[in-house]
Amino acid sequence: MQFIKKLYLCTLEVPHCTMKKSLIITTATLMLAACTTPEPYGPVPTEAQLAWQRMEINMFCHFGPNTFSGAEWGSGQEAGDLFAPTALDCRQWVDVATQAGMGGIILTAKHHDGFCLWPSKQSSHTVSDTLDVVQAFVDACREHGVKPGVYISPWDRNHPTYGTDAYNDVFVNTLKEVHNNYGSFFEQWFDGACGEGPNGKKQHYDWPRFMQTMHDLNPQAIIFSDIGPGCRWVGNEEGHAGETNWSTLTTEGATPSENKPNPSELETGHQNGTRWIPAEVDVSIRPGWFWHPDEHPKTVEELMEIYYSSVGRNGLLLLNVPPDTRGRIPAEDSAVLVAFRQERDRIFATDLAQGAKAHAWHRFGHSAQNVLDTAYHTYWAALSKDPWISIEMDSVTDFDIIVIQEYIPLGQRVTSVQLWTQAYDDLYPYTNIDNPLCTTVGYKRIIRCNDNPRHWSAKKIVLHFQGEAPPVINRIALYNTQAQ
Ligand code: FUL
Repeated sequence: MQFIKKLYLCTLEVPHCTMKKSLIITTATLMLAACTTPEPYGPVPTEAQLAWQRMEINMFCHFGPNTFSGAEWGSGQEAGDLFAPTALDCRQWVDVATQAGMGGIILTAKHHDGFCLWPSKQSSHTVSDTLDVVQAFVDACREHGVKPGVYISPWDRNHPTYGTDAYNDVFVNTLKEVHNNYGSFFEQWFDGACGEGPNGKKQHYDWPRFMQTMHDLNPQAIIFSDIGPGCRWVGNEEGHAGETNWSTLTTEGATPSENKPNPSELETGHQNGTRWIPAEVDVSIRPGWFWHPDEHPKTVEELMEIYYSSVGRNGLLLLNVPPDTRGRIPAEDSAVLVAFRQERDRIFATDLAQGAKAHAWHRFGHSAQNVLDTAYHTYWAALSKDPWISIEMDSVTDFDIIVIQEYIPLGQRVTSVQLWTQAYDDLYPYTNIDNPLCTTVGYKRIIRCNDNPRHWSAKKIVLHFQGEAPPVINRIALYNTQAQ
């Protein structure tokens, strides 16, 4: 702005130069048009949703009577003293989560069997006053700066009122009890499962009331359900979001139990959806959600695949790590989690685009070079819906991963990305690579090379974006998984 003003004033001082003057005025007008911060496009995340998405990986802990019975869905008829951890240690869960790079843990405070891991006044099927697991869990989390979250299943196979209107009151009181008595939770998980079968009890959940209660209790909490509103189920329990994954979803007329989008829609979200409801990818490190003695955790390679298809496809990964009958995370699970963290740290240690030069047409103040810095709130704001950006390294560089991040506080815009590479210098032609590289980008897209050999080699790359609105990109980074 200062520059335009100076230019303009200086021209005015030149007599008989009206041509030049009007040219400068036109240029200044054009530049002013490009000067503004881009308008948000479509729905955008709340601050809490943005903070949640930036957590990237959280831990899920399924723990309860099933840990002891071997069931996945308890009947609700289990004896209360079945749940008897021999060496409960929630600090150890927090320690494992921290070492694995997870900033939040969600505990199944009540699963479908209805057993409450706190001494609830709303049920007789609970832990004793002396074994308040929820209290031990929140204390351990808060001592170590990890955010606690809570899963409270609406489906309850134990409660005598289940299947009647009175249960909705019980459930609302249960929410109030947990959220009033145990401090603030970053996420409330509403499970969508209800396996009563055709002749089973039918509960008409009062979802508007449950949601309103949560909003009143803790407006900052991210509310998970099949359809949000804070974040949505990703439509599968295998650990992947759709190749195309919009953080927007249209949910008018739907509830978490009725008229909801089908699982394949939840995998991809809705392009032009009316609400910001990003995907949470919940998957277990073991075959079951609960600990069973004859099951074992996934390998680091399997967890990396899950990481690429969840966090790398604009999702948040909620990885379930179930404590055993001692109430501790088994050593084999913690070992693989630490190795998973180390592998991510190794691969993403050196961004090969650091020190490169980025060029593109951009809005004033939001230049292409911003994609190379690590600050979250700086970005390249493109001028058109199908812009190009070039990134030129000092020398020919081998890489096999491209990470792209859209600046989602201004909405999700990108619909496709193509890659062109140029070897050596400008005398070499560009090669169009394996295109399109991806469709949606969103918060984070990790693109891996599928070519043979499995790496790209270039001094300069050009990414050609297409978007519903001019893309706003805050990060582009290049990595080489084979680097030592
Ligand atoms: C499902 C439940 O039925 C499973 O037991 C588990 O809690 C999983 C996370 O969600 O809907």
